[in-house]
Amino acid sequence: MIKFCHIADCHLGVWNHHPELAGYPEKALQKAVDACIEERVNFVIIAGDFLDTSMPSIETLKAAAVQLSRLKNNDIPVYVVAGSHDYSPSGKTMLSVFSASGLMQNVFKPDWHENKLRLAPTIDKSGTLLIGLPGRTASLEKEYYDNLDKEHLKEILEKNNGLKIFVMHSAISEFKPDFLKNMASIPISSIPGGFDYYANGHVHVNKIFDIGSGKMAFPGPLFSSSFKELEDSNGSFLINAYSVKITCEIKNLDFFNVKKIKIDASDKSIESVENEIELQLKQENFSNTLVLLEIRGILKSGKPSDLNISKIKSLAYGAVAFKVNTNRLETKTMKEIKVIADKENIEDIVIKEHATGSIENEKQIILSMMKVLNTVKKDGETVSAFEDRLIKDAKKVINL
Ligand SMILES: [Mn+2]
Repeated sequence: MIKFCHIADCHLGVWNHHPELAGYPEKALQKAVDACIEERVNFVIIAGDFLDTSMPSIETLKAAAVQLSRLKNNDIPVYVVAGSHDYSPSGKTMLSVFSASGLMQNVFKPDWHENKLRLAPTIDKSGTLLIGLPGRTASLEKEYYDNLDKEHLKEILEKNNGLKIFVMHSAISEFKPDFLKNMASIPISSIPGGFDYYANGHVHVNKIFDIGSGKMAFPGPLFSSSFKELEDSNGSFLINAYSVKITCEIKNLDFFNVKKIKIDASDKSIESVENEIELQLKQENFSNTLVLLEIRGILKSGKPSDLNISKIKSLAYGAVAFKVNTNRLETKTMKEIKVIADKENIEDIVIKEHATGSIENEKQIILSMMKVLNTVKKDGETVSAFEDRLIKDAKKVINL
């Protein structure tokens, strides 16, 4: 029997800006590695988005290296493909550093023959064959799938009698959950056949599908990477076993409970909203709980910034973390910005509605400034050089 662990979307570093949750993705990785060692898996697959950014902090890299080393010391190989988050805009990824140091192996081994993409296999010592394709921003990997040399791939698969795994990081059109229906995706017809298991990621939902005679699994994020995801789960990964067929076991992480509280502020004053929150929070015990407080509606008087957030937060005593969401809290005087379906012209429409002077002139300045503010730090550019460049460009726009 072959046992393997399938992880995806670790997003190490994603919570670094949020002190209370900062260490959890790394803790989740540690838990998964614990399980891999305990269950003596043959190998581990990480199906993309191991890191949250292409330039993670030293602490994040160190935590990742510690866990990968534990696997290496236990003779458990780690097979990866990169996800959209692992790449810098110029296509570089920190995963290459881990690969070069022997802590993981990239199973995306491209070999272009004219316009056809051939993929070389990686054979694990269990006899398992692994072939991978990475994910790119906005499903740019589609061209990989469209140009795959399927005949060549078929020959490789026919030569191997063991377990065959395809490692990928792409949403599948037919398998997308409803709330992601606008996410770029690859149709099933583009996915190469003949594999027993498709180790997928990218879609942050835990789900397993039948595909051909095999299975395609999405393990969900190892640790949820947003408050929205945390409402459903702390995180999860899969431990799978194969003898004649694959059986999947979902391992759910349970660091803490999540409690969502909704307050309807419609037609209420700030004071009465605060009183209502206080009353509700006082009744609860928040130990080992993440509290997500959502205040929404149109206030009778006052504005969202009048809310005493620090006082409210102090009421959730003992909570792991406390998140107050006022995105849907409005005042009567706030100008309503209509949701415009046409994304292409959304800037034009909003500028036209809110510009005060000569529209053409203001529009040019605003659009140029938006372009400047969209600038991305170049690989190797220092923060101060990047800031200097940004300020210089911004000054040009407003003729300073
Ligand atoms: Mn992801």
